[in-house]
Amino acid sequence: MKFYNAWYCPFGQRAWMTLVHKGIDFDYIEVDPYDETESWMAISRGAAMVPVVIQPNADGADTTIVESNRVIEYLEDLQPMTPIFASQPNQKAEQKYWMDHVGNNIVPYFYKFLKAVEPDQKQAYLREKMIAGMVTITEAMDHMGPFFDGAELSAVDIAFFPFAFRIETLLGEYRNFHLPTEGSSWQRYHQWYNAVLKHTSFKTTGTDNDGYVNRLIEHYQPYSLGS
Ligand SMILES: N[C@@H](CCC(=O)N[C@@H](CS)C(=O)NCC(=O)O)C(=O)O
Repeated sequence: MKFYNAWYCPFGQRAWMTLVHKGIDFDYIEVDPYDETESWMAISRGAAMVPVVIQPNADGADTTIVESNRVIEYLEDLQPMTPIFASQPNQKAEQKYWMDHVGNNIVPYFYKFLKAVEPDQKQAYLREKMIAGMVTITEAMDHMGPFFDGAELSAVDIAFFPFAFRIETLLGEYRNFHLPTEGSSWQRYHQWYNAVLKHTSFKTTGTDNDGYVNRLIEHYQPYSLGS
């Protein structure tokens, strides 16, 4: 399988964590997704976005998947061992609900907050919306944990954690933003955060490399300046 990614990309990290977690063999291909060459447009089916995974099939045709959550689902179908989705349809639908919640109620506010240079009402609004999204998903976590669904890593953790990590590192650096630590919801959040942070699937996505956090911070500097 070919995996097209950009090292800094949180959406790509979802696909990468899933590949690692499931022990799928893949060739990692680093690309600049913004460089819309003819070949990249063809590879990415016109999306010009990472992640992209391409799987050759027995009949010689390739299957190309774009969109990180679709990649997670495809990899689960391809390699059902070490499952990251529940087998019961109702539980699986619930997991997809929370994956969508991350995309709708956390991700956009994270980016907008990072780009909001002025410490004004708009910035405060974006920060509060992001926090509200995080509290809502935290309150839906399994009470024992440490992961969202309990003892094992699931697709919800994979969809959320790359953004939780950037909230911690980038907003800490550029917006002096630090999540509360007091109260049962925030304690549960930090229990979850520390468990996924230590999980092999996350540590094997380049984050253990020397200077990873500094390079990430540097990469996102233009965002922090509003561009
Ligand atoms: N909805 C997409 C978003 C992927 C995405 O935005 N990737 C960024 C890099 S982090 C990208 O490739 N941007 C290139 C572009 O917007 O042209 C997904 O979930 O995979």
